[in-house]
Amino acid sequence: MLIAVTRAVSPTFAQCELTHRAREPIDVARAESEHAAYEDALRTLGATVVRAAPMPDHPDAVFVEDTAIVLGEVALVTRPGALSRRGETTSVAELLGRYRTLASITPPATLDGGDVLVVGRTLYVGLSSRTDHAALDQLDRTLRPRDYRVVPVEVTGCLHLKSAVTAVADGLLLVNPRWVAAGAFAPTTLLPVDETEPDAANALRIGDAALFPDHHPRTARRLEEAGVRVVPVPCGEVAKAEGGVTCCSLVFSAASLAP
Ligand code: CIR
Repeated sequence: MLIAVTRAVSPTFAQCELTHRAREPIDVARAESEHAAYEDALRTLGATVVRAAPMPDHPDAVFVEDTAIVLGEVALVTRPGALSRRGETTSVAELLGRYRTLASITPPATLDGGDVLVVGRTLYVGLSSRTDHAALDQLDRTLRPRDYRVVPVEVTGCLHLKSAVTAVADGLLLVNPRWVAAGAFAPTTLLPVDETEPDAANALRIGDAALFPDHHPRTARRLEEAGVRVVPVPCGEVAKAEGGVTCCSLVFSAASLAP
């Protein structure tokens, strides 16, 4: 079965971290209803939604993607780059420990899950303001013996690697080439976002479909023309917090629902 770990929007969401975006008022009630629609879309695509414990005092806790990387054999618990987010990992680790052997990024290294794009047995790791070389080395040491390849990628102009590039089908990456050097992914085929939608490279692939923000219609059309089934979701409030559709879940296969 497919599990999607999510977490409730915190009442303090409007105090989220921001790096590249100017602060705009966030409507927490609207964020909650968008999040409910997102969870419904996950269920429609066959996932069982499992919520991690709420963390009302952690504004960014809805962005569970940053707390872990879940692979077939192991889940790596991260050490988020923003100090305000360090406390978010414990409850997710407790939950993931029911499904996977756990490993962790240890101090002083920092890594956000949003910087890790898994394609088959390759992990592209963004070197961003949140993720450093020490974390990259730890990932490599932990995963190379398990037959994974860890590839560093420079990221500029956006928060995370997955703000700039995500996988939308086998052998197809959706990319904003202004934020990441496309050559890093050769020979994979790249589909560029529409130039008027720089934030549109973040899509959440599930099977032959992609959950995709409903406010990027031009890039959505490109995806459909490339054969991707687009499932539009509202996520305007999450976007104001510098998040996207991958950020709000950890999706992985499991033999059954853990107790
Ligand atoms: C942060 O700055 O940490 C949050 N406001 C946004 C995190 C988005 N997460 C993601 O892209 N994986």
